[in-house]
Amino acid sequence: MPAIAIIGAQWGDEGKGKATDLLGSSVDYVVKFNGGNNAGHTVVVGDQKYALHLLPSGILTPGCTPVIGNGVVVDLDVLFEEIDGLEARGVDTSALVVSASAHVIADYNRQVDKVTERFLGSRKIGTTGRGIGPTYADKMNRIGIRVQDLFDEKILRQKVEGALELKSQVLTKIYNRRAPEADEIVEQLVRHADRLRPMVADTGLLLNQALDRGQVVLLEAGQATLLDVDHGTYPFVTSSSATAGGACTGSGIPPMRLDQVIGIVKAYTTRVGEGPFPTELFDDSGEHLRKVGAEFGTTTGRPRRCGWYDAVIARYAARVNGVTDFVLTKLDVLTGLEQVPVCVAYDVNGARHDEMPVNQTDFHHAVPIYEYLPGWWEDISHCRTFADLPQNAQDYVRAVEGMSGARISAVGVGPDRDATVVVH
Ligand code: 2SA
Ligand code: GDP
Ligand code: MG
Repeated sequence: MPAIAIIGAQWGDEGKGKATDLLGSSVDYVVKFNGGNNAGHTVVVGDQKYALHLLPSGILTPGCTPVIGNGVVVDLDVLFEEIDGLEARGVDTSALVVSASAHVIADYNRQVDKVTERFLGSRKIGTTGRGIGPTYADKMNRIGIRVQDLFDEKILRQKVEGALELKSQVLTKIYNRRAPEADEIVEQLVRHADRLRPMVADTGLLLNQALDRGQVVLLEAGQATLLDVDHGTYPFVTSSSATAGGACTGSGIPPMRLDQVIGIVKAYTTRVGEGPFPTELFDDSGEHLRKVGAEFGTTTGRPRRCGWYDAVIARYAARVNGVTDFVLTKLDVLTGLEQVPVCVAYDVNGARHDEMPVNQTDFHHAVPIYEYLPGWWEDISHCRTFADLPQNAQDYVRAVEGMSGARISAVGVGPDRDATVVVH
């Protein structure tokens, strides 16, 4: 029975949280498989709005087991703050399961993240400052601290001391900052151990057994394809695997068990942080999209950079992830435009590129080649079937589908759970 991955097809904030929440009632497990509290998923349920960072969006669905997979980096302070915040609003979080192999974000990594960005100046990445990159770097350097280490204080201390041998050098010698003592870090981590212990499990085993029983597992990405450490616009990326491959490594579900890959793609494009963005708008149209689309970071509140739909990126995401279905979100935001430009290819120094340029430098210089599609004025937020959409909106969806490398199965027409048009 199915394992379904939901991934972001652009630079994030496509509406993955809403899509996950929408499917939640028909799935048994929702797994966050990458990233940490850099993510921000806004889910609107009736008159309630939830901003989730570390917890999987499935936490809002009664009967669905939310799982933090091994590929996630966990800030324990944030984990319990988020749990307490939801519990205070009447959301039952007691089913949450956390992988014993997920890494934890130690305070020195938050410090290194922030100070590195300051140090880089104009070359900064524009990170969320949550310690994500340095924690993944520790994982790869084999000096990371894992959830299971919290339950053996002797081992934990050894690991923290080992990590600090390196971190202290970085913080004091390079950045001229005070390095924390091992005792401080150990204390900050172990104080969560008792509360965490009952939630911890071998989540890979749990999920594979669920699939064996015929249950449905939804794998929910944080960030997106163009922010993936391998497939994104490196170095302007996050430090995890946000693509369908990452759904497997970050959860322990093997590739052949993935049945469906749903790519979430916005009807236009946004990006937060630094890095190339060919269709970015610097004029009133960009301001219009930001305003109408409420494009501000869910985690940091930063204004998102806005631009037109980029079909080159969508095709790339379809290929990298093996997208079986796209959900085209925020179509309502495009209402009221005379014409809607869609980028179909790039011009790089006079040469046409129908695919992502192989060199990052070329991508920085890519100039969009636009096709202009006729707009619509009718309010579409109450549409619930494809036929309800005005003809030009239908044509926009069909045109974008034809360019993007996979079928569009649903269209978002508003933030609410039910503001969705099912196409296929
Ligand atoms: P990091 O902190 O190391 O992951 O930052 C590296 C890059 O990844 C980008 N990034 C994001 N882009 C879009 N949305 C994200 N989540 C929040 C949201 C962001 C926010 O949902 O709005 O509130 O600002 C997210 N998380 C990381 C980041 O901008 C860097 O370019
Ligand atoms: P995620 O990181 O991919 O989960 O996306 P975010 O939650 O960061 O940003 C998406 C925003 O768009 C949220 O505020 C959603 O409530 C909102 N949203 C999702 N789908 C739609 C839609 O179809 N129309 C409109 N207007 N808003 C939407
Ligand atoms: Mg987001």
